[in-house]
Amino acid sequence: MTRFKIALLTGDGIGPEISNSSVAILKTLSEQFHLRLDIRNVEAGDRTLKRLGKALPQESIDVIETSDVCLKGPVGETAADVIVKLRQLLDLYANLRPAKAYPQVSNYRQGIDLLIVRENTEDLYRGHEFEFDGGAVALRLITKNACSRIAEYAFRMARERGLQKRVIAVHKANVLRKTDGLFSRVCREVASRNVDIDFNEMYVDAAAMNLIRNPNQFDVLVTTNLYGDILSDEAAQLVGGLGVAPSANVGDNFALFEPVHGSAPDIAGKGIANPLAMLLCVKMMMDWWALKSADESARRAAEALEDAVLCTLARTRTPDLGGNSSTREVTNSVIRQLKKEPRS
Ligand code: GGG
Repeated sequence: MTRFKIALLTGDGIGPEISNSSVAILKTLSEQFHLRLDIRNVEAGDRTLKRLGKALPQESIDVIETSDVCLKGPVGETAADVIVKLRQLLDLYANLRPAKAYPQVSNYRQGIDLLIVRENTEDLYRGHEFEFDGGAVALRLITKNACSRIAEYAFRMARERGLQKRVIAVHKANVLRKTDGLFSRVCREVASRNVDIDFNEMYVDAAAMNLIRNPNQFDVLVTTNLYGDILSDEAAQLVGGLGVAPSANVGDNFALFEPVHGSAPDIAGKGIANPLAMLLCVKMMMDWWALKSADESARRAAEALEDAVLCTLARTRTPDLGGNSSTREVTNSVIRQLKKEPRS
């Protein structure tokens, strides 16, 4: 069995607490499924900036680049210097943000199972911002190549998910004629090569409304960087909130997994942060590794972890989900579920 090298970036605020929870779960998974996991700690974020003068030191980049995957907690005000930079540096061009309704979550909207495929390397998040006397300007970069590969990715996802087999391209091409116009044209071209998948387009304002009005019409949404960031928070709220929203940043050979939520400094250190979004990232990471290395144990570990999270949600919840359990209690419940049945 191959060794799976995981760079663990714990981050700021609640990051260390939910990362501890993830490490405990990874240890349990490695025992239960005989996985060979090698966890390497790396530092980045606000605290690192304060300590070393750099939010993302070169030593951290080196460890990440020599690992198979990165599992990342949230960072605070240095997101642009850490996650946005890592996405560009490692060419993690597809940001996958699923929103799935689990009946075990009390405030969910029934039946939702959608995936936002967000272009992850361009748009306003490229960070080309300039100040001038009396104002500021930001450049929005959209290229044909990036539109094409993210659209192809979205169609592949719609096919692999095998649900509604529908892709909706979300943009605002009626106003942003050059940038979103290009995105729309390229998505249409890609759609013409993927005729087994239903294709439609929707303006981003309409998409924001329709997510509330009729979320079940959505299967895969493909969109540009900024719209994807905003719509994915909205979609997460429909299925219980950011506490259960995982994400993957995927390139051709590397992936980084992180909860969608931020560092939540208001509850940091109180022991009540919801670890489940990060644990669902561990599940996505195991699925990705299983596919990449044809490792059946990793696939079964991913499946068992999702089951354990669902069992836990039914009875043990942190305050963001209306419960009164602590991070540790939720983590211990997931561990108990994982250990319930002996596995080979
Ligand atoms: N809205 C949740 C949140 O704060 N997420 C962290 C964040 O801003 N990440 C930057 C990104 O995903 O582009």
